[in-house]
Amino acid sequence: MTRPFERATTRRRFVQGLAAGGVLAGGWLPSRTGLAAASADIATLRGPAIDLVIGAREVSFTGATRTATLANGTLPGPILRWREGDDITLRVRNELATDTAIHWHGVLTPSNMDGVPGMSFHGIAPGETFTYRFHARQNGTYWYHAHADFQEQTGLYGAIVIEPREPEPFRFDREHVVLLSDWTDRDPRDLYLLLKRHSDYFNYNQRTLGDFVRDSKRDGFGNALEDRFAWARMRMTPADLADVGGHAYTYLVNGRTPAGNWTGLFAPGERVRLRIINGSAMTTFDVRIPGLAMTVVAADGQHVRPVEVEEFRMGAAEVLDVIVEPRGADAFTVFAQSLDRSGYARATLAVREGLEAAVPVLDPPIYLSMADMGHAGDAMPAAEPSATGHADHGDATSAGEHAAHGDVGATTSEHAGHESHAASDHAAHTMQPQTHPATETHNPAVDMQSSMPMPRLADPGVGLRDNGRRVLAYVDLRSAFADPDGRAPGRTIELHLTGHMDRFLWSFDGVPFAGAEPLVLNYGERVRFVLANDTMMEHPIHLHGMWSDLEDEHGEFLVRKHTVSIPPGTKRSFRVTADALGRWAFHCHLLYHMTAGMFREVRVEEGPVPPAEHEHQHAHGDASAPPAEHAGHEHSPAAPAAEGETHEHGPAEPAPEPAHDHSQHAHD
Ligand SMILES: [Cu+2]
Repeated sequence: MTRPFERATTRRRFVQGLAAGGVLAGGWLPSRTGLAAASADIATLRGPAIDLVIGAREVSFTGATRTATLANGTLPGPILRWREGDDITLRVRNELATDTAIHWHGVLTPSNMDGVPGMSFHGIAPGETFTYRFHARQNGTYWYHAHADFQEQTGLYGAIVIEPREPEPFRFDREHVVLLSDWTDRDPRDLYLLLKRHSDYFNYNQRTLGDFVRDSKRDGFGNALEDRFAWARMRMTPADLADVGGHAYTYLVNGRTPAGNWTGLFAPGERVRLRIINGSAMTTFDVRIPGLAMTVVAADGQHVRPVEVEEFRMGAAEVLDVIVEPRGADAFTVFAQSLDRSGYARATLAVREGLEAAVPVLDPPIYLSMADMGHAGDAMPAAEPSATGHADHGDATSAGEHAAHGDVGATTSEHAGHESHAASDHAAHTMQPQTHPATETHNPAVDMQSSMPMPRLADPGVGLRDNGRRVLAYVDLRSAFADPDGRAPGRTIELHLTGHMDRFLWSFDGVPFAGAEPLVLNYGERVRFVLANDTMMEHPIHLHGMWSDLEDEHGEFLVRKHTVSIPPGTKRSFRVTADALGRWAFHCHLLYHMTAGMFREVRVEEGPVPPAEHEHQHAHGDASAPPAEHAGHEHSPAAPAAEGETHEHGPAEPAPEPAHDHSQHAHD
């Protein structure tokens, strides 16, 4: 296979980019945007009335000139700064030659203001101005991005900061937005087609015969051989952690390449709030600032109980606010390496411009074990103590004797086609092999199933275990407020994240968006979503319009999020209060996975509300955990649809304005 990016010279330039990379001068955008050049300083637009102009401009991050899709001529677009309680008006004018659409990620809006073409509205045609209006009923750090074609990949994204009405439960002297993203010189459409032809095209970490010999020496010939056969059976390589990496991407912080080194200033002794947003299209980042502890104070915009860590993993679209207190040096490096260890984004916190600190070397490439993918019969990853020492959460206990893994086609589901009621079957199924929806069986779009996925909420993640640093795990994230709903879910919807690596097919339950019916929620109901990962990839799953209240394996509320990351081999659950009428997108936030079909419509309709059940107080240590239930699968079309374009959404009618505006409880 020819790999045009393999040459070392271009390799280095791709990873580090140009020091002066950014938007080129002389673009055609109206001068009233006031932008001479460069992504040097991203403007902040304050106040409830904001105009955005979406247009194409030339940029260069690696020496090659390419066309980007930008808001107001910068990459990223301006920081939008509102006040909680304001009525927001955003006039978005489209100066592209094609339709566009902006989604306000994590911001609760009526469904017709959510910015998803075919679901919320028609999209914004060339030359058209669309006015978004909604009430800012929350505070915190969020972001906006294109929800049209591949425009998010070509630069259409930016940060949103909503200032709180009430004082926050922590103090800071200064703040910076740190927006991580991934830039590619390739046309994203070509990149996508390339992935469909050769899904491992960008995967450079494949193991070799030499590795096998080394494994044999270490583990014995038989074990190494067995492992190889297991991999071969699944047609996968142990390094399939990211579809696209540093060979196609230059990673950016606030639009600056690693060589361009975006710098945020501090004065010694200050408490600095960093609003860290993973605004990438396809990248999971592991973030740290060598020499500084980071106190996480908010996750996905919502306050959490402060927890001090040295590193964390962020899936695409996830957001963390941290407080740092830089001291003892004039400069610190913000280092965000991609999960596949092919490159990094880099910035500097410094007492003045022009300083820099040492940049760490990339960690070694990561190889998933069979256990990392939810297959028993191999050493399970150890339950490493998370940042706060919750090593006892038991999600990674030995699965010992259980059968290796279910070959696709051999597993039939006895549980498909009916819904279970959450409270009724809390029998201890913990160590039962996972069942799968019937639509996965004999499905050529599904190449793998996990036999024993676990929540693993205390696991910092593959490649971060035991690295000598305090690494955040989901179990460390605790909302600063109690469960905002309090009701036990009335029912469970279990969905499996499915795919076929070779064909680059991605779906829920083996059924891509084009062939799937909407998931219908009754207005007002509380429902539990269980997501089981039957792939080798980590998928950050985002439900529009409503919060995802992550719970632990005992059904205890952990943290309110808008995007929940589901690593390989895991099964995690969150609760949703269906308090927002209309049509909503529900999808993997990896752009090319979404495009390939890992996407569903969720429809919240007026209808009979199932009787609320009393909250179950599970005793700690109860073996029955919500994600371990044999939840039924919601009805899906029996036949997997042929792969097709997922953006040809059904009816183009805009969703009606919701009749009710039951505010999401503001609990902060
Ligand atoms: Cu995905």
